[in-house]
Amino acid sequence: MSIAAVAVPPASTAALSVHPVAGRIGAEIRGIRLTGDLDTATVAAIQAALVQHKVIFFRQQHHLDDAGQEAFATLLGEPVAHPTVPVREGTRYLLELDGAEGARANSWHTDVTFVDAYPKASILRSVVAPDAGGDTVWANTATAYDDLPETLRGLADTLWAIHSNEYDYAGIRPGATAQRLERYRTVFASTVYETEHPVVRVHPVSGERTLLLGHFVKRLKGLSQADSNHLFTVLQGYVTRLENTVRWRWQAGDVAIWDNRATQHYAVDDYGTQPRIVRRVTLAGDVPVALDGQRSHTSRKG
Ligand SMILES: O=C(O)CCC(=O)C(=O)O
Ligand SMILES: [Fe+2]
Repeated sequence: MSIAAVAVPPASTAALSVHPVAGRIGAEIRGIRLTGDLDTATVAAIQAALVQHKVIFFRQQHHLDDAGQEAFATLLGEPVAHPTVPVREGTRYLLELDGAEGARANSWHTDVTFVDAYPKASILRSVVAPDAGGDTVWANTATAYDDLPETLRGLADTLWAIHSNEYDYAGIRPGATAQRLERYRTVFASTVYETEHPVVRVHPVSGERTLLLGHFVKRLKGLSQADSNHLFTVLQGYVTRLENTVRWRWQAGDVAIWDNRATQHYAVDDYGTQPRIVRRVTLAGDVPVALDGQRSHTSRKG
C-alpha cells in the first residue's frame, strides 16, 4: 500500500455561492438555509468563508427563531452568554438589542474585548429592520494593520492596551437618559473588567496580524492619557478608513456573522424612532497572542 493511500484526507468543504460585497471585507453567501442540521462540509465551508471574508451575510433566513439561531450557532463553536448583560428570556445565550430600548451600538468596537478570551465570532439576526437607515458597518483590522506605514507598524507591534467595560458612557452618549445611565452602571458595568491585550494580535487561524483596538480601550500601556489618546486616534483611524469597511443594508431575516478576531463594527444610529431589533449569539474565543508569543491577561475583575 502506498503512503498516500493511508494518509488522512483533508476535511472536505462544500462549494458555496460567495459574492463579495466590498473590496476588502464582506461577502454574501447565497443559496443556504441556516439550521442546526447543516452537514459538516457546509459548516467547514462557512467557517473558511468567515475567516477569509471576515463578515458574511445570509438573506432570507425568516425560518430562524431564537432556538434555531442558537442551534445553528452551536455548529460553528461554543455559544457563550455576555459576561454581564442577562440573556433574553427563554434563551440560553441570546442578547437582544432593541433600538427603542436605547441599544444603539454606534461606536466602533470589537465585541467584549474587556475580557481576555473574548468571543471569536458573533452571529446577528435582524428581527425588525427600519425601512431606511440602521445599517451596520464592519472594518477589517488585518488590512488596517497592512495599511500602516512601516514606522507606525513597528510602534504598534510593541504596544499593549488596557481594555475595560468601565468607560465614560455619558461622554459617548451625551443624550442618554438617567435610566440608560443607571442601566449601564448596574447591568453592563456591574462587574468591572480590565484586560491587557497586545495592540497587534496574531490571528489563530489565518496567522494574519490584526489591530486590536476599539472603544473598550481605556489607554495604551506606558503612555500618559494624553499621548495614549493621540496615538489611539492615529491607529484606530486606519481601522475605520472607508477602504477597510463594508456596510450592510438590513432586511428582516438577514443573518450576519463576523470574525470578532479580525474586525470592528459600528451600528449606524440614523433611524430615529423607527423600530429596529437584532439578536446576537457570540461564540467562545481564545486568549490573544502577541507577536512575541505573550498572551493577553485580565488584570482586574470586580
Ligand atoms: O445593532 C447592530 O447592528 C450591531 C450591534 C452590536 O454591536 C452587536 O450586536 O455586537
Ligand atoms: Fe457589537
